Amino acid sequence: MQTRRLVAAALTCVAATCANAAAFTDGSFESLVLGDGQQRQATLVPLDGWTATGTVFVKNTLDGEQRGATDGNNLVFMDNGSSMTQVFDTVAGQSYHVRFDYSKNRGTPVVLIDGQVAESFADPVVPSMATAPGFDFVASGASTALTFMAPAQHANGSIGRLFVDNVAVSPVPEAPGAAMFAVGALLLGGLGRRRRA
Ligand SMILES: [Ca+2]
Repeated sequence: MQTRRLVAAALTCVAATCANAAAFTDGSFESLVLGDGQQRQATLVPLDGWTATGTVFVKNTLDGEQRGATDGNNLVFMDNGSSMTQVFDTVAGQSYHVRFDYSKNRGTPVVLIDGQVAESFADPVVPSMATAPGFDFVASGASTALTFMAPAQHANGSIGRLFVDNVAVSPVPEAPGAAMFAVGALLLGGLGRRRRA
């Protein structure tokens, strides 16, 4: 009995470790500790889980900036088609919801899942941080790549900039299955009562 319990505990531990190995992490960009108002290029000072391409900064906005972090102290901003990507564990066939806060200059930033556009934001400018509508996706494999990409540089030379903070990825409960289970339980309950009557 004792052995079985230990084995069960060990298996749970292994499963937890596996699940945490590349779980989605640091959606708030807080793994880099910065002083108030400081910023660092994310290609030089990487954030846990994220890979930056091009001109991406992680910035502590406790200096009272208009486009301030909506969770914790830091946000990221990226310019002219630059991007931030995180690859994390998923279960193939499972639905997930992505939520985040953002603001943007002119142009159309996009959010991609495995390189395909999942959400995009055409003009107008979003001058201060706002919660994005977010979106659901169905994982096609054991890992999924989530990418935020800044708008391209505008024709007049002005910077296409995207600010992001407070990113979260969560599994969407399988509502149809749960609903069918509830219906089944109700039917069985009804049968039981009828048999007793
Ligand atoms: Ca943050």
